[in-house]
Amino acid sequence: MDRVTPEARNGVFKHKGIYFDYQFTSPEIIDAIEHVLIRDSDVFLVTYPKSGTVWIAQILSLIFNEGHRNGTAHSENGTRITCLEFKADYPDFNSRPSPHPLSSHLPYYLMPRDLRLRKGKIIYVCRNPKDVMLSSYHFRKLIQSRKSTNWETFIESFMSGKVLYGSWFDHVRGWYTHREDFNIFFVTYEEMKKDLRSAVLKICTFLDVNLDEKAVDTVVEKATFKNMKDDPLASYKFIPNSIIDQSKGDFLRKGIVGDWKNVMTVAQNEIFDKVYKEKMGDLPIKMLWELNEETAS
Ligand code: PPS
Repeated sequence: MDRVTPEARNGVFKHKGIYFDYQFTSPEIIDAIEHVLIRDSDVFLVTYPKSGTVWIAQILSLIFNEGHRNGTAHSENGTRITCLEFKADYPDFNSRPSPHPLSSHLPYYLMPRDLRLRKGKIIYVCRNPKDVMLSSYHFRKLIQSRKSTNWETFIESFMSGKVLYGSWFDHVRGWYTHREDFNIFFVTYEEMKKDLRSAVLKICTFLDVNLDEKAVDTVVEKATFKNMKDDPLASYKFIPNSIIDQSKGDFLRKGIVGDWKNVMTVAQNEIFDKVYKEKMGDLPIKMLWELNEETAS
């Protein structure tokens, strides 16, 4: 294993090219994931961190449990959707219920091998990296195990991939360019903000789930930013203070597209655009960098 001394001191380890936090996972767990057996009914939610994981987790949970009328109305998000690589969530995978959606932030090459046989279904959520970077910066301040850093330094770390789960550019590029290997549906945070109902319907179609109009309305209503923020079971308020200090800020912080414009300087933005063009310019991914929030979900 490739451990990096300064990071290891900060509770972080590097394994197979990616940085992880010891608090949440271990090299043994990451290695075991490759061998997890996948069933056709498995559903995975894959994201680079801060791309809308909790949002889609809420939507999947509502879809599979028909608006929570199925005995899960009182369990929180993290129990309804289990994270593949988290220590606390690491179950006996082979006896897990099905369908039971699982989430993951892993790059494509660390996922269970069976998925490459196009077994199971993957929903991959992509968010514009400037907002991801800002959201990650704020979130880092809440994580008890991480040292705080300033915005300027964080931008450099983010752009060079020296952050948990590695480079955003590599993550999105890897999943996108290997999409034919998997049974995968791509959706963006921004299109969900633009038209949540259409996104929910597309997800239902991909999952082969037939919901009536009223059930779709329930999913959409319970997945708006405001309603999730007001619901302690959906807003991650249950995470213990020993892990996240929520007195310093909320997990559901702003939930908008284009917040980066309030923080990045012109010079920082120009450098970011240059790097983005170099690393992603050849891909046909259309990134939405801003949105009129009055028309958003
Ligand atoms: S994590 O830690 O990786 O699981 O975080 P993740 O859930 O991927 O991302 C957190 C950001 O998603 C925003 N969010 C939402 N936006 C819009 N609508 C809804 N319903 C919603 N739920 C979560 C959350 O606010 C974080 O973004 P920022 O920009 O920090 O507000």
